[in-house]
Amino acid sequence: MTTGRRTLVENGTLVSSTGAVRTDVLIEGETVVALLAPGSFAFEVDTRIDATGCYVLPGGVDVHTHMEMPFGGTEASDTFATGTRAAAWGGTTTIVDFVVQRTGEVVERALETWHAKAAGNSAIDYGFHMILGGVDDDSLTAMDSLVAHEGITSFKLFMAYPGVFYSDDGQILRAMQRATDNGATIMMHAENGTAIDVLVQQALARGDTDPVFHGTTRPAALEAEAVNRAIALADVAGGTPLYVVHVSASQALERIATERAKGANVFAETCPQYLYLTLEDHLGAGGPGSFEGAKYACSTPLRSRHEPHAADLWRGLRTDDLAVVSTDHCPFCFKDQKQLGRGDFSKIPNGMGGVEHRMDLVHQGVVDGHLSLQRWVETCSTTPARMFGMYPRKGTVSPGSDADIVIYDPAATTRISAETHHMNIDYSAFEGFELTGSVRTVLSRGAVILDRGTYSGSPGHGRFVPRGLSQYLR
Ligand code: DUC
Ligand code: ZN
Ligand code: ZN
Repeated sequence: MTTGRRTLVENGTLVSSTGAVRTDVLIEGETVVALLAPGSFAFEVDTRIDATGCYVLPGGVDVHTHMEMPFGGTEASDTFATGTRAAAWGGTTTIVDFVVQRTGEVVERALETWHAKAAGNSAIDYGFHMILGGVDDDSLTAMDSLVAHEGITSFKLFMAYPGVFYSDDGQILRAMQRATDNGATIMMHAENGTAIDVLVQQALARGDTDPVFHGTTRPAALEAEAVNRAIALADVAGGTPLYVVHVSASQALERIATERAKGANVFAETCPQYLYLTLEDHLGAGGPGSFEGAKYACSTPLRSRHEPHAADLWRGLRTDDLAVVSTDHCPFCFKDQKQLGRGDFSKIPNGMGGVEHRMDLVHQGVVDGHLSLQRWVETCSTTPARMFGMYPRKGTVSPGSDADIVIYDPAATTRISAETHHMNIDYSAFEGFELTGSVRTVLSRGAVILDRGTYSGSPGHGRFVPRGLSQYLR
């Protein structure tokens, strides 16, 4: 039975993955208990939240973050404390972060390390995926126990980064076979890493050391090739659920769409950076000799503005060939971390921060006519929750679901700047963006943690969410 303080969110428009309807939402304690016709609740409540003129939506679910991840000779600059607080400011109430297991490391120990990082520090609820940096008999056995006992049902493999996280095709096939048996989803960083390494060495030998060459040495064809191979391996492994992370290239999307048209359990995400930023304007910022572009070095890389990647990705989001928008939040400060790659682009720590601005940036896609309002909620909240086994606890405002709710003012504006953001990073990849729409109030499990620019969340409020198997399979 649900007990606790009663909160009524009234006079707002409830936006779900199926539409927008004027609805009042009754919360008891941490849980939504009823959806009501506007003005129809005649009993006492402890708190009334007036959402007049605003959307009421399920809190954002960002299924791709890297808090305090050791990577590229340094560590991602947001901790669970700073990164989840920033997420809350931006209307995200659940993240799924990546535990890192490296070759030879015991998977269960890696998991303990991540629990220790997050417990008592996270402002919002969180789950974990497991990066398998070393596929061997032990880590394959551990997959079964993580699925059965630890609420971890998705495993990320890398076709990139030889010598770091890279798995060869045989290792990938073995992990996929295991996932076919235990029901897990395989998440794939799809880039042909050994071919990329050749192009990188050739570029450096030519003296092409600027950040822009990070992009040109990771061509779209090598993303598409890897997607193609991952699809083939998942098929050979018996139809393993495959989720391709951070899709950036039209050619990769095309392969995914073709396979989906056949009915395969192939899914994919993209991230706001691929929808808004480009190789020329951002990775190439400042022209020859400039290091400014290091701010935008991430993998997969930003793509050329002269090709239709961004338009194709928006279309993919409309057609569900791209099911999810995540951030791949992996922040490194410009001053003391990105500098590792000055004079050698291959040493720039790969990643950028974005956990705070995903909801606003995708809402701008609604304003600009790329997406419907319901598709915004679907790609940023409902589908990520379903894809990774958290629905209906997360991703929906329904009786029985956690009262993770965002009240969003579509008429307000958001100006993105490093001077005002809450992420622990000294620049913003989206500096100066003026967006229509703004997060007004955020509830996490019934508690107001943000209201009209005042943050009242606390580290340790967030709880671990054990996840079930994907609920998005066909
Ligand atoms: N891939 C990710 O998904 N995150 C950070 C770096 C990378 O290559
Ligand atoms: Zn990746
Ligand atoms: Zn990532």
